[in-house]
Amino acid sequence: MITTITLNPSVDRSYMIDDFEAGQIFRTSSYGATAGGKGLNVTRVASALGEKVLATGLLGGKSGEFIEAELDKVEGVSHDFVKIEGETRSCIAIVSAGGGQTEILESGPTVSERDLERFLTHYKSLVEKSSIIVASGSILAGMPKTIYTDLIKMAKEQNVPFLLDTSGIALQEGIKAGPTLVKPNLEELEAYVGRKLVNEADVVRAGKQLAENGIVYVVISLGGEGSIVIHHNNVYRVRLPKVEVINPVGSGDSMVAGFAVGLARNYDLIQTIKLASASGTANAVEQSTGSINLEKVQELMAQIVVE
Ligand code: TA6
Repeated sequence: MITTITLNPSVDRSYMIDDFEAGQIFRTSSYGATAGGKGLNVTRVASALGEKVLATGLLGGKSGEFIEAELDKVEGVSHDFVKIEGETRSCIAIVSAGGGQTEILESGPTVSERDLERFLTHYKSLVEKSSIIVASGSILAGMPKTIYTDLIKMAKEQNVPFLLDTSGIALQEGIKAGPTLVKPNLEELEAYVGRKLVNEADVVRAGKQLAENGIVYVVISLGGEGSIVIHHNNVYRVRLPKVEVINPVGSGDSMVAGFAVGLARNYDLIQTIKLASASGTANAVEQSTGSINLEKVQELMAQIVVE
């Protein structure tokens, strides 16, 4: 079973406003709220691809109750979150014409030492039950910046593959523990190496630098431009078909879900890359954040080019 970890879940609110501009007043008739945060987008997409998923993390308040109620509706998803005193956050995505997006991400509540300890005890009990662990998203105030490092070490002790998709200091620290896979976007990779990456050869060099931490798969996501995947000494340039983008939010998370499913099913790497890339693209053509249509994924897989 795939276990997803969302340390900082979110009620994701999306607003479709074609001509959005800061400083004006807009009314929108097309909006939605989903159980979000990166790990919960991964959860929904991995279960839509047909895998059993257990979602865990930390939830609090009315927002936490909304998220659990939403997860109860998803086929193939079970959830077992630690309840905390704070209120789980909301994140806003304003999607304009052509799929442009403006995101406002709340920082989320501060976790108490007691609640953090409860989560770590809970996590330890889940590791051996997991075939693969996927941890995605930012961390809560009150958590050590090394939280992902600690979680990865506990998974590696039990030989459970650990996929990590986060940013900033949490990513820099998590990388040191050598997760099985990381998926930085270009901005996160530039922040990691501390320099602007001016061409694809430079991106590959930076990705290989990242892989030196014992990371088996380094996936550098490039939005509509596809991705670069580094696996040992092999470098793959992945190109996507052109699609009409409706809401790209959650496409990186959908890609991570595809990798988790491909690895859980022991697909070969090319097949896994195609499933991941098709899942990310399939999310972008849906209005709802972190959702895919399975037939669309299969149709898109045939159009993914891996060099
Ligand atoms: O990747 C999209 C998304 O899940 C948004 O829906 C929003 O929840 C955001 O990421 C949260 O990102 P963060 O890095 O704060 O966990």
